[in-house]
Amino acid sequence: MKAVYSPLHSRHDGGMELHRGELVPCYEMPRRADYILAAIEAAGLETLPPRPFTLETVLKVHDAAFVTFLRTAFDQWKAIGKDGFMLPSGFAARSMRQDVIPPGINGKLGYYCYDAGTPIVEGTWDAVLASAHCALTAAALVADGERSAYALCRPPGHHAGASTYGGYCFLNNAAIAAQYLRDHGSARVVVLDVDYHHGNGTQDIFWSREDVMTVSVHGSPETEYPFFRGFADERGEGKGEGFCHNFPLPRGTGWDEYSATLDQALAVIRDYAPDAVVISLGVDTYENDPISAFTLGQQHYPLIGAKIATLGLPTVFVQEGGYAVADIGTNVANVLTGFEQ
Ligand code: Q9C
Ligand code: ZN
Repeated sequence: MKAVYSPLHSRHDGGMELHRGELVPCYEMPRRADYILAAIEAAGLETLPPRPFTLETVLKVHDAAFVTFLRTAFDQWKAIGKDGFMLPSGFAARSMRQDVIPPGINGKLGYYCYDAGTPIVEGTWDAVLASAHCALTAAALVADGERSAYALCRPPGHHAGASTYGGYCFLNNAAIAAQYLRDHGSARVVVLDVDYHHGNGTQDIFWSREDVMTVSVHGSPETEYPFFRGFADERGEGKGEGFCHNFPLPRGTGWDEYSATLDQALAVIRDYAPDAVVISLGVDTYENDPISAFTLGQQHYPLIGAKIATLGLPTVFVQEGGYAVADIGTNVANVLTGFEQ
């Protein structure tokens, strides 16, 4: 399997997140990608740089004003004399107006962002765009006939909605890959999200669409981030009704229950009979993950890959979460080699 990687990911660094009442360095750090790169190279994957792309596909899944905000946010921050990292000071929650886009940068942050854990720094846009280009390149490889490809995306993407960001995510790399596949020969695409957290951004983007099904297996939002999405009764709307499937699982879930649930998710995908699948590949389901609470061991990741391979579909793997830095590379490489066997 070919892998797509850009060193520009390291430009997104130095931000702090509000985590359980404390401002701490982001768990989503550049070293994550260094470990993954080392492990996939050791596993024999050939690594390519991303190809150049226009914003065409990005703008099919994201609002144009939102993309402009992401591109220019740090410049606006500097223009008011600030530096370092950007976090919002207030959110457009229930009692607030939803129809006003604040003209100032502090207001805009609260309009587009939905948590205090996703800082923007000077290099964030460069990394975000390179990350999206990694996903697009992997999608292009598969659209051109490869059985599978892996995008080493950093920052991750699955929490980014059409016009919202959070959960360490800015542009939705998996959604962008799925849209690219739709535009290059696949009539139906599934995004299967196996990150520990619900893929709320991907669900938001395809909520009213029947041509891209979203399926997510994750820690229950009753106790886990993003808290307000990812319940089993969320099924899509309008033309998209019935094309969204959520499988929330409790804290402490281990391999037996996880693998049975993944089998159910795969059965839903088989029924839909897609032409291609995008995997939102988080390995924060790992027992030693510092912010998650499933108990999967290293030995289970090849089995996840092998299960995904039973779909027999063209497959684009897109990197999402995983914060047990020392083992993240091994776990990712194990999924990919398990898929290839
Ligand atoms: N510390 C992914 O795995 N933490 N995102 C929120 C702030 C959010 C995880 C609380 C965890 C997001 C891609
Ligand atoms: Zn996650």
